[in-house]
Amino acid sequence: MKEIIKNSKKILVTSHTNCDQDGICSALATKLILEKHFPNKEIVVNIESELQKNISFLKDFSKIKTENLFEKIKEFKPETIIFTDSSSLSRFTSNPSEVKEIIAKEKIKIILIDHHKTENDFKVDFKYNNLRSSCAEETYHLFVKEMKLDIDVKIAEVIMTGMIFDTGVFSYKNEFFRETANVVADLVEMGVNIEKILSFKNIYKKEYLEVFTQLNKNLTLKNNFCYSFITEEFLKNCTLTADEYKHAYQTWIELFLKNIEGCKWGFIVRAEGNNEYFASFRSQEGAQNVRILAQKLGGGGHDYASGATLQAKDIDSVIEKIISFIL
Ligand SMILES: [Mn+2]
Repeated sequence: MKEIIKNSKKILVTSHTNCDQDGICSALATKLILEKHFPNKEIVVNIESELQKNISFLKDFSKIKTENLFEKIKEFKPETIIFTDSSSLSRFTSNPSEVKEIIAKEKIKIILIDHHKTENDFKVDFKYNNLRSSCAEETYHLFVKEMKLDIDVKIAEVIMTGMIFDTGVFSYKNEFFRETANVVADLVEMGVNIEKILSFKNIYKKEYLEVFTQLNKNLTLKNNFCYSFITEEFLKNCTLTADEYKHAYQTWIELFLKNIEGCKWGFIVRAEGNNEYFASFRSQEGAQNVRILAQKLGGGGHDYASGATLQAKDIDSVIEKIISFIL
C-alpha cells in the first residue's frame, strides 16, 4: 500500500453512486490523511453521485467533485485510484466497462477499502476489508493504526461522522463493538464533538412537519399493528424536493412506525403518481416478519424492514389488499 502511494503523483479517490455519508466520509478521510502526509501529491475526490448535504460542514466537502468517473479518469490521469465503501465496480460508475478498460490500458493501480461482505468483482492491487461496522472506521484502522499516519481533529471529525451514520448512531448489531468503541474514544480524545455532528444529522426543514402531520392524521391503530398513508393530493401540493420528501417520511417511519404503544409493527402507503403506490413495512424484532408480507405483494427486503410497489386504482384499495394479507 505504502509503495503504491509513494510511486503515484496523482491519486483519485472515489466512492459509490447514490452515495451515503459513510461513502463520502471514507473517501474524504482518505484524501485528507494522504494530503497531510504526502503534501507533494495531487489528490482529488470524485464521486459520481449526488452528495448528502447534511455533512457539508466537514473539511473539504466543497472540494468533492461529482463528475462522471470515466471522464474524470481521462482528464485527471491518476496513477492510483482508491475505491471506498463498495466492492462492485458497477456501483461506482455508470460506465464500468470503460473504467475497467482505461484502468488496464493505463496500468492504473487500484486500492479498495470496504467493509461489506461482498467479494470485489474487479481486479485490485491492494484491498483492506475487515468487515467493520463502517468504511470510515476501516480508514482509521488502515491509516492511523496500521500505517501509523497521525490525524488532526478535522480528519477525526470526518471519520466519526461516517461511523455515526453507518452504525445508526452505534445502535446496529456490531460484532466488533469494543474495537468501534475504542476508535470512538480515540476520536473524542482528539477533540471531536459528537453532539455537533448529531445536530447536523437531525436537521429538518419546516415543511417536513407537513409530511408528519399527514401521517399523524391518517394513522390507524389495529390490534398489534398500525398503518398510515400519504395521499396523491398531498404529494401534488408538496413543495419539498424528491430527496427531502423521502427524508421526511423516512424520519417519521424511523420515529413512529414500530414505536406506537401497543403496536410492534406497521406500514405506510404513499402515492407515487400514475396509480402507483409504495408500501413500507417496519417491525420490532420478533413481532412480525414483514419480508414475507412484502414478498406476497411482489416486494422484498429484510425480516423487519421491507417494502413493495403496487399498482391500484386508489390508495384505499391498496390498504385493503395489504390488510387482507395480514388477517
Ligand atoms: Mn458503509
